[in-house]
Amino acid sequence: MGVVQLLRFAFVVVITCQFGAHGKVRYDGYKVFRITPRTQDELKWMQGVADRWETLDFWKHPTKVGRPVDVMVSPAQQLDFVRSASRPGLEITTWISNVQDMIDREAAEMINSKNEVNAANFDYNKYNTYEKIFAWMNDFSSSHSGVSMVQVTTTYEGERVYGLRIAKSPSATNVAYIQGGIHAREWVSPATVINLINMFVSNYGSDDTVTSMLDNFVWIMVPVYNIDGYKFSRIEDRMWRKNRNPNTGGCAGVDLNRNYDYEWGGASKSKCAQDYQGTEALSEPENSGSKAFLQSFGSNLKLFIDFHSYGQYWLYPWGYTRFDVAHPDKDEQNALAIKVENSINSVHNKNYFVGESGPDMYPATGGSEDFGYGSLGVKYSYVVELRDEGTFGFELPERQIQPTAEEIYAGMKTLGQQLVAEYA
Ligand code: 0X9
Ligand code: ZN
Repeated sequence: MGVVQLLRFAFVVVITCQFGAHGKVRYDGYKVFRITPRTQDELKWMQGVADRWETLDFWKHPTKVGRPVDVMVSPAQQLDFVRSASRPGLEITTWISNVQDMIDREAAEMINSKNEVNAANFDYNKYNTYEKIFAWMNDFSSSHSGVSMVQVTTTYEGERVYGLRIAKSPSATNVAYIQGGIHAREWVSPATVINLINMFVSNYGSDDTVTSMLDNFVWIMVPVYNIDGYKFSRIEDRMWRKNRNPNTGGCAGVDLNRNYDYEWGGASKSKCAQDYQGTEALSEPENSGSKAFLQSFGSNLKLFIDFHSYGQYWLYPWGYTRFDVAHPDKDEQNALAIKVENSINSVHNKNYFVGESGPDMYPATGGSEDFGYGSLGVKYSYVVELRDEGTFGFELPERQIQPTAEEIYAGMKTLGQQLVAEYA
């Protein structure tokens, strides 16, 4: 090894040790407050607070009476925040008293696994680095028949976004699309998609439902959609959400789940906001490229699912408005979501709230579920919030990856049965 290589090696070791899974950005003294509005008035009040404090990080926005609002507040902002959010009767509790402690605990608990990656020793119960996930995708596709890698789009920083394409039958023309990791810090989402891929492929031929799902549809499953953000959330900032567009003059990052082209334009115009919508619809390569890719399937595209965390929701359009705007497929979207939820619930007894994303959660323009339904014309278009309901939030322990995947796998089988019955 030459001197330059040696120095480079030493540098990499130092960087890896220093910043490893802990991140450079620190959250010492940051608190997450939990506020549960008990009346319509309190809910309106909290919505007003969220509108006024646009650049605060609401881990969970105000949705409905009785459902908690989680908001992370820096030490410098805490007094002001509590003062301006307070009103008689409203209870403000501290859920996380020091976010950095939680990050450190998570890093310490993360299971160490071997460096060499192939499908045989890949650890499905871990939050893996993107490099490991990529190596796994390569290996998994080359070691399973009918599985290949397909490029879906490109990221701002030039990474190719790949999905695994599972095509067991040459005659299948219908396509089912699933993506994870659009929001960087929601680590259980990529982990769930990876586990689903493995469960689908390894149960093909032995489980009748999975076999017919894979025989009748081409499945395209993208574990990490926002690669730049995911990497950044591992190395630099555990709480990163957006992509890594530097946004000339201001904070970095566009919220990819506000940048799709259906009813784009009502989310934040502030570059520092967590829901910054970008300069125009599809301004981000992640969004524009994946639209072109998905459009190429035309009416063969029959399913669009975007996995997030946390909160346990299974939601259908419309998401852009808080009003219940009629659309012809709502009853079917709702009926299928309820069946899916029953299957999820039967595995580990976890409830997922089923509803229409805008009215039942909160309005968000340029979101994925509206893109799937409104722009791509896919009837079964869902946005899903995985575990948990607010015990660990984004920092769901790795021991919960498997049960999450198991319940979602059961839900997906119910969904798959419907797809086969309706379209095959
Ligand atoms: O706000 C989002 O993008 C999603 N929640 S998250 O906490 N994972 O960021 C939810 C989007 C669902 N759609 C609407 N509420 N309209
Ligand atoms: Zn999300």
